[in-house]
Amino acid sequence: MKVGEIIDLKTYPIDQPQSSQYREIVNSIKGGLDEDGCAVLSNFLSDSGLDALVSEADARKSKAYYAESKLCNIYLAEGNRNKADDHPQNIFMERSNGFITADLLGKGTYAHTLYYWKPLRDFLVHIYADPVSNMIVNLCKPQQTFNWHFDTNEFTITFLLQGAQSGGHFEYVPDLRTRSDECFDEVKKVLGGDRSRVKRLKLREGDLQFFLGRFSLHRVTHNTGDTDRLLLIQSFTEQPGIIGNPQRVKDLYGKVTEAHKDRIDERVRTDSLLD
Ligand SMILES: O=C(O)CCC(=O)C(=O)O
Ligand SMILES: [Fe+2]
Repeated sequence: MKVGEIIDLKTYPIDQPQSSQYREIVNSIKGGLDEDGCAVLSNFLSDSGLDALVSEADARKSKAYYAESKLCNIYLAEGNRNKADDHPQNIFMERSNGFITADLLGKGTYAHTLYYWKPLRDFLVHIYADPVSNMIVNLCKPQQTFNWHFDTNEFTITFLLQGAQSGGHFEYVPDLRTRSDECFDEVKKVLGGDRSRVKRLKLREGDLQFFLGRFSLHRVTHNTGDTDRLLLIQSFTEQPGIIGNPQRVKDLYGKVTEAHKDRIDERVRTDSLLD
């Protein structure tokens, strides 16, 4: 299968930047992101593209990494002894999902081909430089959940490969923090159960979702069905060279690379937000 065939290019001609359809698509995504931190292109994947990505993820499920520690704060980082017990850094929640990491989705896989496909790259700017987590499959088996958190990179696109039969909902709070403000009070309200700003996205298999996960708190609720939920995530950044915090990468994905060790003191950052 050619890379162009993974996508429904007739409906979404992202390889034709001169076309009026392309401009319409870009405008609709921009509108959604401005308004809500989120946008969806329905049925973006072709049927055969979806099947190929699902088979590829299924074949790697047994290698998914599951962390031993199952309690995480929203920064997916250590607590802070200098802050009160009810500070967001000190509120810990269950996290039981696993990840199929980027090294398991190497060259020659459909996921890799799609991520590095030039038209998609041009469409989306910079590729996140983290060699372990720039492209992953989030695996939520029955009873598993991924707690509220913020991402390291600004921007992700996700493809729901297999939805949960019940539960396993993606929930988010648009723009809960800003580039210069952690907005701890607003964060605390959400962690305390305030649902007034919480949105739940209806995603279908094959849809393409755009999401600003560095500023919008998000989670996956417990998968209450009998089958696995699989979601492919491809990450992008505003500036080139951004890489994950080594501790966080180790905790979530079970491994780091030389790149993480080399750059520990000189990580490229676009803000000073917690992660
Ligand atoms: O599975 C999802 O819907 C979201 C996963 C996620 O937020 C992440 O891996 O950072
Ligand atoms: Fe996330």
